[in-house]
Order: sequence, then structure tokens, then C-alpha cells
Amino acid sequence: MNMTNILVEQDGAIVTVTINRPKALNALNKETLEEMHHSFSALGKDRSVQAVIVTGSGEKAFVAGADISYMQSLDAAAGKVFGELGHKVMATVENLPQPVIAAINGFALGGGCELALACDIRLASVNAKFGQPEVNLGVIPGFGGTQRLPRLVGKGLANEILFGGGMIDAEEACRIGLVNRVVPQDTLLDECRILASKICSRGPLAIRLCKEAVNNGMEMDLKRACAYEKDLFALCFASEDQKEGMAAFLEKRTPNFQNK
Ligand code: DAK
Repeated sequence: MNMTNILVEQDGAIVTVTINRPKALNALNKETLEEMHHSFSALGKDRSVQAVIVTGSGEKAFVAGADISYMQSLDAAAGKVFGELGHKVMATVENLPQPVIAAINGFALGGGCELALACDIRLASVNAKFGQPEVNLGVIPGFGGTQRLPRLVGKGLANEILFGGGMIDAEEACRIGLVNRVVPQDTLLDECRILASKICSRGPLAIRLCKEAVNNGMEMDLKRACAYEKDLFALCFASEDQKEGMAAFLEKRTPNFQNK
């Protein structure tokens, strides 16, 4: 696929995906979403990739939302197709076998906030701004915001953001648990890479199963979720990584995980 709206760069086991439409503040149009879907699907199958960072091009925006000029003339049928595409992308990010870190470097509005919500971990630069301004445009969030935001920050705070249509700054986003931490703008990507490298040094199979346990377990009641965790825990003992990790500990050396 010819990529004109996103950049995909690999450095060792870490891939950085940059939404690259800075003139439109990285707004998500159909082509961008299609490129994202294609790229994330391929990354999910690539065993050389152990962590993914998602960010926006330029210094101003992570993603300022779904593309309003694209959406303006959509009818209900086309809106449904666009919404399905957006949901498909967010689900691909959320269910990617590898951890995905959002490096939120500016405006994360509408579909941009929803993209951040689909990631596993969110770090924000001090200038980042968050919001779900869809109600200002006469629509509701269409890429999962009404569902993932309340699950992350709680219903009351989510409702204030969703109904109010305003923005909150990075500190407030951190206070309510929408982002993990706030860092200076010029160190955001480095901080994300340090975190990604730390994750890459751990057992890759274990990381993948941890993500599955958290994501799938949170959709279950606690009893089923704990039973599910028990099964995934048992599965670890069928792996070479478990043998290597425990042997390395007992032999007081660094483990050499093979992702097997
Ligand atoms: N879409 C298209 N273009 C955008 C954009 C967006 N979301 N955000 C910014 N731009 C463009 C601006 O039009 C401008 O283009 P030019 O005029 O230079 O050609 C350029 O980016 C720079 O923006 P500004 O000149 O406005 O920059 P400022 O610093 O003055 O303001 C801002 C920055 C982020 C506060 C402002 O641009 C802004 O308010 N942008 C819109 C934010 C927004 O409303 N985002 C949410 C979009 S709606 C669905 C249902 C809903 C949705 C999807 C699907 N289904 C049911 C299917 C909706 C999702 C959304 O995300």
C-alpha cells in the first residue's frame, strides 16, 4: 500500500507510527484510517516488533480529530461506513499483540483522543490538550469515545468531557487518569522510547499474554477474569521464555528471551 498519510519507522524492536498530515493537524480522513489499518495489521504479525509508539507529526497536534472536511458531506450510510472504518482501526490498535504507547504531543481531540484511548499506555507532553468536541459539531464520538473514556476515567468525569465539548490540559488529563504522566515536549519521544525499551527487555510472550489478560479480563466479571488469568498463567509454563526467565534469575544473569 502506498503510504502518504502516515510514517512507519522501525528502530530495533520498536516501531514508531506517526500520523503525518500536519497541515490538517493530523486529522483522520478515510485514506489515513485505511493506511493505519493496513500498517497496524502488518505490525501485529511481525515478530521482530515488540512495542509500538504512536504520535503525531509536528509540534502542535497528536491528532485533532476525524477530518471534518471529509465528514461534512457524508450521509447516514457513508457515516456508518466511516464509523466502521474508525472502529476497526481502534480495535486493531487496542488488540495489537504488542503494547502500544501513545506519545501525545499536542491536540488529542475527537478521533485523536479516541486513538489515544485505544492505546495501552499514554504519555503526554505539557502542551497536550484533550477533548471530545463532537457535540460542538452536532454529532457524537464515532470511534469508541463514549465507551472507552468512561471505562478509563469513570462515568461522571467522562460525561463532563463528552457533554461539555471543551478541552482539558495535560495536567488535568493526568490527574483524572487519562494519561499516565506529563513530560516536557522535547523529551516526550525519548521517554516513550525508554518505556518501550524497558518493555522490550521483558519476556515478549509474557507481555503479550498480560495485555490479553487485562483487555479481555476487563470485559468479564472478576471470577471469570481470574479463571482466565489462571489459564494464561498456566500457558506461560509451556513456553521457552518461562524456562529461560526463571533459569536466568537463578543463574544471576540477564535472560535471553526468544519470544517462544
Ligand atoms: N478536521 C479537518 N481539519 C482540521 C481539523 C479536523 N478535525 N482540525 C484542524 N484542522 C485544520 C484546520 O481546518 C486548519 O486548516 P486550514 O484552515 O489551515 O486549511 C488547520 O488544521 C489548522 O487548524 P487551525 O487553524 O484551526 O489551528 P488553531 O491552532 O487555530 O486551532 C484547534 C487548533 C485544534 C483548536 C482547531 O483546529 C479545532 O478546533 N479543530 C477541530 C477539532 C475538533 O472538533 N475535533 C473533533 C472532530 S470530530 C462518526 C461520528 C463522529 C466522528 C467520527 C465518526 N460516525 C458516527 C461515523 C467525529 C469524530 C471527530 O473527531
